[in-house]
Formats: sequence, C-alpha cells, structure tokens
Amino acid sequence: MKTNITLSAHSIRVSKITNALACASALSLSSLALAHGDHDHDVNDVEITVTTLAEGLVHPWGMAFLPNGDLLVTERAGGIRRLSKDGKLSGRLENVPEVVAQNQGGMLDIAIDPNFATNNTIYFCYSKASEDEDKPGSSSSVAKATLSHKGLEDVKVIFSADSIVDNGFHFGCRLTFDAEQALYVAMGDRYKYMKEAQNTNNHFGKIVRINADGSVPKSNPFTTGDAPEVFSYGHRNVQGITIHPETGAVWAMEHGPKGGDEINILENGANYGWPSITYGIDYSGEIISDKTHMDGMKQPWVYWDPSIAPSGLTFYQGEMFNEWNGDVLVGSLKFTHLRRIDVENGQAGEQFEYLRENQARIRDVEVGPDGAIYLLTDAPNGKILKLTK
Ligand SMILES: [Ca+2]
Repeated sequence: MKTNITLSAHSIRVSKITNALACASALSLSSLALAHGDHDHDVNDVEITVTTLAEGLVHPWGMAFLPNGDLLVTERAGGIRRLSKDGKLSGRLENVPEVVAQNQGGMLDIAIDPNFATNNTIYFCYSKASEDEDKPGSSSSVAKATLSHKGLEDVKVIFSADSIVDNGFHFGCRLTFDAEQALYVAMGDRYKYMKEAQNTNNHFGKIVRINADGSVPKSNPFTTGDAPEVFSYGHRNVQGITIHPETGAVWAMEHGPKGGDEINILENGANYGWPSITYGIDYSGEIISDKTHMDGMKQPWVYWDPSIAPSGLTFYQGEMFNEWNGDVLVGSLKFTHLRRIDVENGQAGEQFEYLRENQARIRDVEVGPDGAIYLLTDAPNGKILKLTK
C-alpha cells in the first residue's frame, strides 16, 4: 500500500485550550475512583499534530520498533507487516504461522529481542489452535523467529498456555522483556474460567515469565507446581505490559469486567486478586465479589470505574514531549482517546485525555526513537498514527 501520506491532507490539529480549562477538566485520581460518567472531557494541554502513517490494516493489535527505526505491526486477523522508517508499509511477511482469528483472538502482540541488532530475533503472541484432539479450541502461544528481508525464518513455538478453551475471549498476550532479558507474557482468564486465575497450577489469568528460549527462570515463584512459568496471578485480561524506565519493575494493565480496569506493579509470586477482589461487577450487573481488599492480595496502582477499556501501556520517554517524561500513556478502546497519567513521586496524579474527537479505538501505544508517540487504531481499516508536537 502506498503510504507517506502528506501531513496537510491527513493531519488533525488539536486546538490548544487554556490552562485554566485544562485544570478544571482534568480528572484527579480521587474523582476518578468515585465518579461515574465522568469521561466527557477532552483535555488538551499541548498542541498535538496527528499524522496518518499507514491505513488499511485489519485490526492492528501490537507494534514494536526495530533498532533502525522500522516498525513491525501485527494484524489481529493474522499477519505481521513492516512500516519502514521512510513510510512504506510492506505486505504481510512470509512464513507467519496460522492463527485462530476468532473474536478477540488472532495475531496479537510482538516484541524485539534485546539483542536484535546481532540476532534479528522477534517474538509474537497469538491464538494458536489446539493440537490435542481431546481438547478442542485455542490458547495463547508465543513463538520466536528470525526476521529476514521478506519474512520469518526458523519459527519456533517457545510457550503455549495450558488454558485451551473453545472460545474467543481473554487471551491477554501482551509481551515485554525486562533488563535481565526475561520475557513476560500476559495470559487472560479465558472469560468463563475466571476462578482459575487464583490457581497457580495453570495459566489462566496469569503473567508468565520465561527465558528467551522458553525455559523457566530459576527464580520463578512456583517452579515446583504444574505451571512453573507463572510469575504473578489473579489477573483478568492483561492488555498492556511494560517496564518502568527507572525502577525496572514490570507494570501491567488489565481489563476489569464492568468497572475495575487496573494498572498493577508486578512482584514475583504476588496475587492481584481477580476474581476474589475487584472494583468491577459482571456485565449482567451481578456481583462477582463484594470485596475490593483482602489480605495477601495486591491493590492496583490505579483503577478505573467506569471502565475505559485500556489497551497498550508505556511510559513516555523522550525529548519531543519533554514535560511528559515518566508519565504513563495508555490507549482507550471504549472512549477512543490517548490517556496520560501524570506520575508524581511514583503515584498516579491527574489524568488527561487526547484525541477523543478522532473517534478511533486506540489499541496500542508506543514511543518511537524520535520521541514521537505512535498509536494503532482498532478497526477493519486500522491506522498507524504518529503524534508530534
Ligand atoms: Ca486486581
């Protein structure tokens, strides 16, 4: 597809509003926690130019920058494409495995090996068909492959979740490497199997930690159990995971049911509560748990009620939006905005919404090597957007 769309034809200039209005509209953490229907704000404290870098992607889901500035992008329907630094979008790369593209499943997140510059290795997470005749369905799997000019080589599955279920919901599948080059993979609770999120002997509702070859790090917390890959548990459906740029901690963001989306700071072996504690209720209105706190279960760093359906999580780092350094960026599917959480002394401060009038569901957020912010929009004709100042 031809790209390099000119800025003038496809850019949206977001009007700057006064500081007074920005302050009046900004949601504080406390008001967020209490107030319902409080998402009518469209707060812009800076002038942002939005450029469409590419379109025509089928539900783009995850992206990762290569060291040379090219961007790899997945399409949930199945496939990985490459947006070159000069704006050319490739067709689907060759030799990408088949996915089960059903509901929320398909080709999901993608990550680059920490040593990509020397090994050209990438990782991706997808819904993979069960190979067990007695257990039909699919589960989240991670494969690694060598990236060549045209496609993938030496594709190898390094992890397959045991949460094989015949539905298309709650795959998790976000990926990130930490500084020790361990790979964290989010595993959803597969929707109707929520109670399994409290069982550390399986992969439902977990974050797993594996080495780059799929082996289990010795310091994992449940190595004597049936699911030694588990790092933390009690998760629902993690849709964002990233490393804090200063502390090195893993931060993960998950969808609650009706209410109760959260960001958590992960600790080895910790229980994040789902579904024993939650700030949400079932979609039907039924109570899942009447508790928000229990001993031995972690509280979220922040939560949203009502839900914003967050997707894609990163910390801003760069020169371009210098005043946002260290702040949390998340996409919102439901309210079609980019959200920034001001971080002060490690705590969640004011929250700001951008681009809501663009009316595009935001599936993923990354900061490029140039300090610009890149977004994927979730649609049959999905786009890669670039935000600059
Ligand atoms: Ca929780």
